[in-house]
Amino acid sequence: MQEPTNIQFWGASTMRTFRPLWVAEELAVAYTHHPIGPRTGETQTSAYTEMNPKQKVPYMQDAGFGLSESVAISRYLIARYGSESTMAMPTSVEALAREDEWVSYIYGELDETSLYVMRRHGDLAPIYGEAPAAMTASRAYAEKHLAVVAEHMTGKDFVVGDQLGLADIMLVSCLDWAVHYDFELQASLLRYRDLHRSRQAYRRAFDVNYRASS
Ligand SMILES: N[C@@H](CCC(=O)N[C@@H](CS)C(=O)NCC(=O)O)C(=O)O
Repeated sequence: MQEPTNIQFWGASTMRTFRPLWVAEELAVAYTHHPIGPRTGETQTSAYTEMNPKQKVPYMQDAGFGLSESVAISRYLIARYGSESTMAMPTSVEALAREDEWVSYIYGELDETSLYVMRRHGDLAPIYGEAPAAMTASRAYAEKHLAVVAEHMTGKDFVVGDQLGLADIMLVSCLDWAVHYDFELQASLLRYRDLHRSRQAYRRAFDVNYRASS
């Protein structure tokens, strides 16, 4: 584990920006937060575009190392600043592959192809267009995969192993998003979500992420 230098995060108010903030709080690393929002024009400035040509949040800089993508930033923070006592740090090929399996599944199926599609054609319909069929299909698709996850989480506190890890950051953030979109979670997911939402690090990150929008 290295001592943090000057970590800076850009981005607030979405589930994607929440993830690296939650990890940073779990690891108790200091950071500076720039709470810029998507679609406020703040990701379109030339200064921001020079740092992150994708014009998206979240974005992170750590001593000159710049990184975008909520999964990549979260994984980087854990690898660089985690320790056995803070968050799960899988080391064997199999353990890493298992974590990757769940992170990819949650990000790919719940975040990108379900919830974000609903965001595009729901809240962001003025930009991406109305698409009622896509909204209905995405909801049904999310229900199907939430059922798979609910089965997996029965009797478990963590997605993988016995310690909070990247897959939990992904799942809890997607469950929060799903609840925001009025999905009814099965009992195993309700219990699991409540368990992690009561963590102090979760609460601190939540306050930081949503402070600007409350
Ligand atoms: N795959 C990216 C998605 C990032 C993303 O789409 N962020 C949205 C906010 S949730 C954004 O910056 N949107 C602004 C835009 O598309 O102009 C991640 O997980 O970090």
